[in-house]
This record gives sequence, C-alpha cells and structure tokens, in this order.
Amino acid sequence: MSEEVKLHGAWASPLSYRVIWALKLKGIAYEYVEEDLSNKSALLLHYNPIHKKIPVLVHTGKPICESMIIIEYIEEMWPHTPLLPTDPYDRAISRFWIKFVEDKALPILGRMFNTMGGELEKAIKESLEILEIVEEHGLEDNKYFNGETIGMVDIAFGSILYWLGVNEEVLGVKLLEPHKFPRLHEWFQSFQEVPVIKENLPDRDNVVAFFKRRRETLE
Ligand code: GSH
Repeated sequence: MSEEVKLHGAWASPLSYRVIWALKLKGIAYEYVEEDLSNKSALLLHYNPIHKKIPVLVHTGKPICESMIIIEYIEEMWPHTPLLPTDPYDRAISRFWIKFVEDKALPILGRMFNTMGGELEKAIKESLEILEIVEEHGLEDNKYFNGETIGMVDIAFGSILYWLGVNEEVLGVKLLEPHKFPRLHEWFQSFQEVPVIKENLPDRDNVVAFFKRRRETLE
C-alpha cells in the first residue's frame, strides 16, 4: 500500500489549516486535494461518509477525519517535533484546552459566520466571554500554550482567532482589543510570526470576500 499522505481540504476552512500547519511543522510531505464544499467529491464522501466534511487525511490509503483527531494521529505517527508536552499532567492540560476550543469556541465562531440579528449579538457576546476566559486562565506567562514552542493548543486556538479576525472585518466589529486582551493579543502576534503559520494562511482579502458573499446569502 502507498505510504503517501493526502489531505482533502478547502482553501477558506480554518480546520484545514490546522492540519496543514501540523504537517508542515513536522515536515511531512503531502498532497493537497482541494474540495468544492458545494459539490463534494465522491472520494470525500467515501472517506467521510458519516459527516461528509473536510478535513480528511488519507495515510497509506486509510482516511482519518476530524481535525484535532487527525493532528493527534500525526503526532503519534511522526513524533519528532512534538506538538504535545511530554509530561502527562501537561498533556492533560493541553487536551483540556483543546476540548474547550472544540466545545466552546468553535461553535460560537460558526454561529458568528452564520447568524443575524439577536443570535449574532449573542454569539458576539459569548465570543468575548471565551476570550476573557482564555486571557485569564489559558496562557499564564508562556509564549505559547505549551510553553516556549508552538503546539497543539496553539494550532487549535490559532485557527479560531485567525477566522475571528476575518469575522471582525466582515461584521465591522473589533473583539480582540489589545488593551482588553493583552496576553492573547501578544500570543496571537507571536503565533502568526511562526514561519510555518505565516507562510500557510489563506489570502486575507480573499477569505473576507468569501465570507462576505456567504453572509449576503443569509440576508
Ligand atoms: N469537527 C470537524 C473537524 O474538526 O474536522 C468539523 C469539520 C467541518 O465542519 N468542516 C467544514 C465542512 O466540511 C469546513 S470548515 N463543511 C462542509 C459541510 O458542512 O457540508
């Protein structure tokens, strides 16, 4: 069976970028397959028949779905350049924050993209609450969530914050105010300066235009 690594993703998807960052941070060669989410390929439906979503990583012909599960797989498969700490307690804390991002932050981001009026107001208020929690409890005095090097929590949360910035522009609101969230703001600056992150982000204007067009279909 082929040893090749393939990633099915979509150019404007925050969750695809999570996997791209993890693969690139570890220097794993892969082939990228762009999916049209309005006309999903037969292969994507075959690989992810349950959720029918990207990202899907295909390794040696076997599909793995769900962005953070894919990254756990990548971590186990290619343990060099670790993305989780070695200490079991620190690993548990990292997984706590990943779960927090998945359970709390990600759904709110989705609602910000897809709602109007009162629901949107509520999503904006809740996203500020999330930022407050992470500002107060998440980073402490570390450069990154795991300490001095970028890791899995940064990947999980970084994707949310980049697309939160896109949302700010689409909606004309500012949420990640540096004076309100100094730690998070500084962390996000450092995160975006990591070469693998900086060199692997979609063109900001194109993403904003894409989500603006999507919003117009809600009106
Ligand atoms: N929990 C999944 C993950 O982390 O991978 C969510 C995947 C997801 O929502 N993917 C979106 C998608 O494929 C793109 S960001 N949407 C197409 C659809 O829902 O039909």
